[in-house]
Amino acid sequence: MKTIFSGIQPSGTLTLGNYLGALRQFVELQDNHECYFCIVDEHAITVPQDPKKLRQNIRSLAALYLATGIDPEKSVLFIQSEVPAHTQLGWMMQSISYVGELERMTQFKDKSAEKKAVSSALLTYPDLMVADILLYGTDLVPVGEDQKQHLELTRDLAQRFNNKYNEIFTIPSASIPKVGARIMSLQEPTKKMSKSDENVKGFISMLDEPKKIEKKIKSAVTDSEGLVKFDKENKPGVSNLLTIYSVCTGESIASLETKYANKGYGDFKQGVADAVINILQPIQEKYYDLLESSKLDDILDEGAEKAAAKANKMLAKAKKAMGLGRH
Ligand code: ATP
Ligand code: LTN
Repeated sequence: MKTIFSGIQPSGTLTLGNYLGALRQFVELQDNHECYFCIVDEHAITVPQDPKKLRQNIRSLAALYLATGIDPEKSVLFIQSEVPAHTQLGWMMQSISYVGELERMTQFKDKSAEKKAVSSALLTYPDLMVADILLYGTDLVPVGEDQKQHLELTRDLAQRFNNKYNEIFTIPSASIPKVGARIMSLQEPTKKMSKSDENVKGFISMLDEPKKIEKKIKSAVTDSEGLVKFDKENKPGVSNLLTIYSVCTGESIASLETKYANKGYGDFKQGVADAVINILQPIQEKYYDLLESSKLDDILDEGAEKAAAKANKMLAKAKKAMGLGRH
């Protein structure tokens, strides 16, 4: 059975982009893979976080994972900072990565642009991500398209370590969905939908109420052509809505184009809104039940225990290969 690992940062409420690009795949994969899903709180502190808010976001993310269908009987769900092997191997990875290659990461460039102060952890963020993945002997990493470059680095560092010390790491591959890997902002459809966007009209939160979802989709930026057609270059807004519609319903983009051939954007946007609400509403109902339950803590305790048992074995091998400690 192949091993899957993926992580999501508790840096705010998840967006429809996180769901369509990542979470949705996780649920499908857990039936026939050994799965580890992580709340990467140590990644979140690479940019400033309010401690109280961070605690709330961690719990909220755990409840969202479960509400979308992550089943603790099938998958291991845990919090990164509760398994110390992650930062330990992350440090070791810093010793084999180069400052130059870290500076070339587009996520680092984007997140450090125009900032007065940038933490050193933001630069070494990928080393920790590499450790997350390699600790579990991961074969496949389901992520959105924006993480492709980090996955390339993971493969490079795994190979570099194996060549330099000992062949202990599996070389993982990214698993990126064919449709929905890059959901765009509703207001600036050439920019990725992001939960940290200052303009809240640009993203749909997984916890937005149906009325709010409808309002945001109706005010999504399109064009003046009035034609429902997929053309990423010339019609980025309409193409983004078509992608969302198609992934939420399973209907192909071609069939949606035919369906709305003689209709205006008003009808089309209503269709998109209904499709999104249909997907998110049942998740929201489960989410609010889970958030209050003590079951959530039991699941996370058990998850940390199972994850640590696996991760510590790989950490011991890596320490031995590098000559750290005595055992
Ligand atoms: P932020 O937007 O706050 O910088 P993020 O949403 O990019 O953070 P994570 O929460 O860690 O970062 O992302 C979790 C997963 O969601 C990753 O696999 C990422 O590739 C995916 N993802 C994020 N945004 C999108 C998007 N707009 N479309 C598709 N997938 C996305
Ligand atoms: N860098 C990712 C989050 C992340 C991750 C991981 C994803 C941290 N560790 C391990 C997959 C596997 C992001 O910003 N979305």
